[in-house]
Amino acid sequence: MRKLKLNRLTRNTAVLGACAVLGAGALLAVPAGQAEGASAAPAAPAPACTGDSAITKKLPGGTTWRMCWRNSPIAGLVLSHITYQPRHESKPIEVLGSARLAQINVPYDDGSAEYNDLTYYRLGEGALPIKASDCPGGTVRGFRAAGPIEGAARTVKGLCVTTQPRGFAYHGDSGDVGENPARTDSAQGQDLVVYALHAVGWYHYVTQWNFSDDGTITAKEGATGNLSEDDFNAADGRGWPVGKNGSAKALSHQHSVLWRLDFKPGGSWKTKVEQYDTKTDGTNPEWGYGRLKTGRTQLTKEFAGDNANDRWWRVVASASRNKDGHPRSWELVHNRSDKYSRHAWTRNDVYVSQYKACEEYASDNRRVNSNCLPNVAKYVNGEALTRPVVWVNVGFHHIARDEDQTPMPVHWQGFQIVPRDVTDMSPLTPDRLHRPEFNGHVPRD
Ligand SMILES: [Cu+2]
Repeated sequence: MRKLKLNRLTRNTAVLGACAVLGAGALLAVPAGQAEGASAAPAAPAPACTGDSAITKKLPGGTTWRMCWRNSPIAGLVLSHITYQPRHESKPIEVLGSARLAQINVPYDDGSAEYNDLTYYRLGEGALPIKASDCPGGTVRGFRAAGPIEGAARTVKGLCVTTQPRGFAYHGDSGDVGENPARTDSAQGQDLVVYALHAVGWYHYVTQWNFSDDGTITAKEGATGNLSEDDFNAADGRGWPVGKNGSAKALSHQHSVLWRLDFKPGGSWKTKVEQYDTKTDGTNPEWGYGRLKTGRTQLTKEFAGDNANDRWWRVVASASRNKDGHPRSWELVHNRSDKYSRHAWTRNDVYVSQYKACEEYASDNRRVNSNCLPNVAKYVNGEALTRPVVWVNVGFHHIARDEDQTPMPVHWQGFQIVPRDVTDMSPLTPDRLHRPEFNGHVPRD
């Protein structure tokens, strides 16, 4: 037990040592022009990335995704200039100016430790190589990274760019919409998948983004590796017995993963954020069934929001419409989450703040930006939203199982961004059905 504690101290000392040695230099490891916020300056021309920094993929359904990527010493995988071009669009549609992790916070249930894996452990410096066999059908790209922690700069072949099947894209009978003779249409969907691997202590994190042929973006963080050796000391009833007769007890802990999304829909940073809630609305007097009504709330000021039954949010473009004349928007699909309620910056599911360059991390921000506010709960302080930045918090309370050894099976947490009125019809609609007579009305005989 004592050795375990010492190991934890050793780990911490190593990190503190690195910080002391690198000091301000460590912060300069992110060139000023490449700091996460800097690329988001409204006046900056779109810096096109080229060569290995660019990802372009046309999926079998005809959708092309384009983006730039890099490995940040702190944030790990950073994607920027993300555009979506489905088959019937003549130009790429910008979606996100930048998308990346904003923090991984890991507090232990006995209050003995709490880690900020981005700002303190410098996630990006823990980049791990990815074997070709772990990037099936794709290519592994290299990048320069310092570390881990105290190590010298090295080249890591650590970004996988590949495609994966996602199952049914659709299945339908065209007779329903009046095509004669009717046909059965079906297709299997595909994703462009981009991921990197980073180690923090004994944990290995998979930072993954899926870009689907239907315009959906899925962000997910996987945690694998091994339960930290410090974990096997939960004698105080704040863990779960693992191993023979439960002699070792794995200490329970929380993984709060926060992402930072800087939307640039249709090429403009100016966006609106809306919240929708569906509520019961009495009974239909004629038929006797229950009625529901959906209401919209325009979020004009910075806010921290929580999931609720029948609630969702969307980011709406200010000056970009689809061919039906509807403003383009992207809906946040936030799935189940265990929030860590002890921190104001992990207590809510979604935070929306007015853009500020120095507001880079969801917590522990002052380690990187000493003259800025410390965390996302403080960023949300009542300012008007003209240039919103969306912070998504997804928590997972990890109560270990026997099956978590060894290596620990990946546990995932994440969310999705789903297009709403970005195109006039499904981007995957077969060409013969992509016609005015099948858009917006169904012929009746
Ligand atoms: Cu865990």
